[in-house]
Amino acid sequence: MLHGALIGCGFFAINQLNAWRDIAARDGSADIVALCDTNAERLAEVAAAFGISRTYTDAAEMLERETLDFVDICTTAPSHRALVELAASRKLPAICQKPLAPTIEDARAIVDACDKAGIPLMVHENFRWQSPLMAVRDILASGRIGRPFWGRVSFRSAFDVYAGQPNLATGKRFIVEDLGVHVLDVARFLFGDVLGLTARLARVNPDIAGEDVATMMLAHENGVTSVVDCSYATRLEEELFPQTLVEIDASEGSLRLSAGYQLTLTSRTGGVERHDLSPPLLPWASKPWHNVQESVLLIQKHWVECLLAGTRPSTSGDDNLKTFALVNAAYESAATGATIQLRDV
Ligand code: NAD
Ligand code: 89V
Repeated sequence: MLHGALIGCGFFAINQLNAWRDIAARDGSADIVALCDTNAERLAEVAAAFGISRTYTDAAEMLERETLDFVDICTTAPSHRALVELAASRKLPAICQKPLAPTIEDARAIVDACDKAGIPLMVHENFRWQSPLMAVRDILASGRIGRPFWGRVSFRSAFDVYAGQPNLATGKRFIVEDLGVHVLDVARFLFGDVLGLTARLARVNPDIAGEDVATMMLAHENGVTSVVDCSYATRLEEELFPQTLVEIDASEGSLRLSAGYQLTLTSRTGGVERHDLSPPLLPWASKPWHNVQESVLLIQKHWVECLLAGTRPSTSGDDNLKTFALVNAAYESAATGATIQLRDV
């Protein structure tokens, strides 16, 4: 069994701890043996809820005292660099939550530190691990709808994310950095790397500091043009949070992943196939978060498999730098009105 420690016992860590407990119960391949949070009260509450007795308010002390196989960092972005560098200094493989860092310079420093230490780094970029989105990618890879030439990856909602994550209301950058990073990653996952990006951003909600609407157009290396759009200012008849919808037009047909995880495949000759891709509701999950919660379990299982096999995680640091570059490009494009050409990161 791999022994891990989790740093940052806040809002989202509960999902990660539930998924670790699930993995330990399913096959015993990994478990969390120690917890760290600078907030002693929160630390005690979460430790009691998960029955983890080894707790620390200082990450360096925890890494000094515990014998670990990996560390799972679930703090917010400003602390990621120092915490990953701490893990790297002890040659301890690390998972780090998205967004990897507040700036691309810090994100590169994180990836460099892990490369120099020779340790695996996985960014907890879980959206591409949602089972409906993996099914879409499998259909594309199978060639069933031919060669894609256009796509849309869309996340539009009026869900009150600020209630659970109040820090999201205060940053100068909001939706592209926090949510767009996931949706842009899904676009890369489906259509591959990007040559150029054009973006327009808006703030509709007057009570937050950053932008809550983003529309981005991506020119992919393989010739696909995609639109990636995100909004937390969109009131719909049916609230779809946190569903990501996908539209793909291709040479032999089209694909639509619509509300309620409903997939429609239409062939060039007009044949229509429908599939229900609803994700399972895991025992510890709750709607509407269950698709995200399933993806947390799947990405953590992937990490364990990679660590045991010595293989590179799908969302390695290097891979995630390419998604991070799209986030940066979106802000730059919106500020300048220009299309940003993506260079090597
Ligand atoms: P949060 O503020 O609720 O929790 C962060 C916790 O980290 C707090 O309890 C804080 O006391 C602790 N902390 C901060 N610095 C620390 C340090 N140096 N050492 C130890 N503990 C420290 O934040 P959150 O909403 O849980 O978000 C955490 C991360 O998860 C963010 O990067 C966020 O973007 C990400 N997130 C990801 C998803 C997803 O689907 N992948 C969803 C929600 C949040
Ligand atoms: O991923 C996140 O950080 C979350 C959510 C899934 C709600 O966008 O803010």
